[in-house]
Amino acid sequence: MSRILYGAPLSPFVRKVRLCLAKKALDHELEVVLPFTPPAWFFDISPLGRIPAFRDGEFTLADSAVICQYLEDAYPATLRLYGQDARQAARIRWLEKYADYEIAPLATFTVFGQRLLKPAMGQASDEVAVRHALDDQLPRHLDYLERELGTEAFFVGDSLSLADLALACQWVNLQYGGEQLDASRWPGLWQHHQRICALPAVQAVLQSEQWVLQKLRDKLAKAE
Ligand SMILES: N[C@@H](CCC(=O)N[C@@H](CS)C(=O)NCC(=O)O)C(=O)O
Repeated sequence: MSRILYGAPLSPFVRKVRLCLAKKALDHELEVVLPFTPPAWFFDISPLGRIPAFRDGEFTLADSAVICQYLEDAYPATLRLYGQDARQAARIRWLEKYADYEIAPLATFTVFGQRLLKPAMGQASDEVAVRHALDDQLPRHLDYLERELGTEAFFVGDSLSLADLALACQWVNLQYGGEQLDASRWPGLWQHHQRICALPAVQAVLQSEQWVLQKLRDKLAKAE
C-alpha cells in the first residue's frame, strides 16, 4: 500500500485524516503508532513525535491539517473538502485551526485525557481541570461556534468540509470523556454534530474505533 496513515484510532487528529481519506475515497492502510511512546523511526516522519503522520509513496509528512490539505491539493479529482473558492478555503482553515488548537486542549487533552487516558495508564486524573475546562473555558468557544454556524447545515457553504469534520472529531472525544454538547444551550452545534455523525463514512470510522475505546474502558475498570 503506497498510502499509510500512522497513528492511533482514538486521536481526533487521526480520525480527521481517516474521515478525509474516506470522503475522498482514497484507500490507505492504518499503521498503529501510539502517542507519547512512538518508536524511534517515527521521528523521521514526525519530528515532534506526534500522531498522525502520513506516507504517500516516498513522500511523508506530519500534522493532520497539513496532511488533509496535501490530500486536497494532490488529488484534485476527489471530493472537495476545502471549499469552492479562496474565501471559503480560508474560513475552513480557520475553523479547522480553531478545532485543533482551541477546542482540542479542552475537549481532548483535558476531558478525554483526564477522564480516560490518564486513569487507564494508572495515573491520577485531575477532575478540577476537567470542571474548569467544561464550566469556565469551553462555553465561550461553543457560543462563538454556535453563532458562526447560525441556522446552516454546514459551517462553510452548503456542503461538508474539513471545518465540520475537525469539530465533530473533537466532540467525539468529549463524548468518550463522558460529556455531551448541551442541546438546550447550543442547539445548532448539537444538531450539526448529530448530522455529521450520521454520515455513513463517519459511522464506519466511529464503529471501527469502538474496540479500542472498549479496551481503554476495560483497563480503566481494572485500575479502579
Ligand atoms: N496539531 C497536531 C496535533 C497532534 C497531536 O497533538 N497528537 C497527539 C495525540 S491526539 C500526540 O501525538 N501527542 C503526543 C505528544 O504530544 O507527544 C495535528 O493536528 O496533527
